[in-house]
Amino acid sequence: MKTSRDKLISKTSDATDISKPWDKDNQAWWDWYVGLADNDIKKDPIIAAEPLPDVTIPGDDEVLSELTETYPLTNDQILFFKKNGFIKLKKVFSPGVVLKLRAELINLLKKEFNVDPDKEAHDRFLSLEMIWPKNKFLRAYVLSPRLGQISANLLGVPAVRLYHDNVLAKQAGCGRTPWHFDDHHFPLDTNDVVTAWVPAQPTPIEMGPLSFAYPLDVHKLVNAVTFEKTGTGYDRGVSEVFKKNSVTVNETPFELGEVSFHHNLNFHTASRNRTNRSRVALANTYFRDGARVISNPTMVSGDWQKFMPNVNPGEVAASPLNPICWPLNDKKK
Ligand SMILES: O=C(O)CCC(=O)C(=O)O
Repeated sequence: MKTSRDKLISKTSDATDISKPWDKDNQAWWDWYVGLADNDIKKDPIIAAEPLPDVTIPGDDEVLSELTETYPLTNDQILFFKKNGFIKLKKVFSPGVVLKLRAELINLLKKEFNVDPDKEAHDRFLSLEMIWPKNKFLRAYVLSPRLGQISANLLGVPAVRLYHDNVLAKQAGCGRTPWHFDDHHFPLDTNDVVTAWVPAQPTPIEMGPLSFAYPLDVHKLVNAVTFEKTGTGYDRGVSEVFKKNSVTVNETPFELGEVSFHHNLNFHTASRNRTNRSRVALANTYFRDGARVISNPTMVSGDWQKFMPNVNPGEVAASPLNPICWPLNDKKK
């Protein structure tokens, strides 16, 4: 139910006017965005996460070779993705390759935010973007031919480019990620856009794994829910419509090495992290080669110019920061 305050807000044009570009930094964008989630007032207690598995951490060459190998998909998997707008694939990476990534992501987060995301809980959703241009190790994961190939095959397109990388840490106690689809965020003129969400630890339900509403076209049910840039009305509105229509949601744990891929029209959310470990993930977005920037990006597109420098609205999105990730022989373009 909308409160009278929300009703008042949604009537004012400023609360729903998202036409202005985002004028703060990426972290400020995430702080704002998770603030739009409708969280229970009563919070379950924080529980201790299982210790991270004790696995051998591979050397850099081994990591590189794994990131380069292809991951053949079955027709059924491609059809599942087309119908439902998401798929979760097990064993995309080996446990050691994921835990090596986690250690690097934690170091990066520590440097940037001056907190150990696993030790000091600040209930925050931390984010770092565009790390790959300045970090050789992360670049291998972000431009990974394996992730590029899976993305291109799921979309059914010959070639994909990188939109951006996104290091995400949902700290202990941090609340829900609001319901959304990414079409809101990516100012691209194509729907051939997919995000590979690589959780960097086993992610049980209590940690708030990324969860997907399906089939893909459930987004049409919520077309009429107006996005509000303050308050939790949009998130609540989407939840209510989904419940009323008995929309199915896949909220299942991720085992180590499992990766999800979601289409930009797939509605997704994530529950509160009620463990004492940060839920760290690397989310890379890839899009069909040849796509253009839409003519009017909005504030929900966040820092998009940082991801495609010197590309203007209407132009082909192919800056040096949008390299081809698949196929391999086009990677130098
Ligand atoms: O990690 C999350 O909770 C949200 C991530 C997300 O929405 C995305 O990567 O598209």
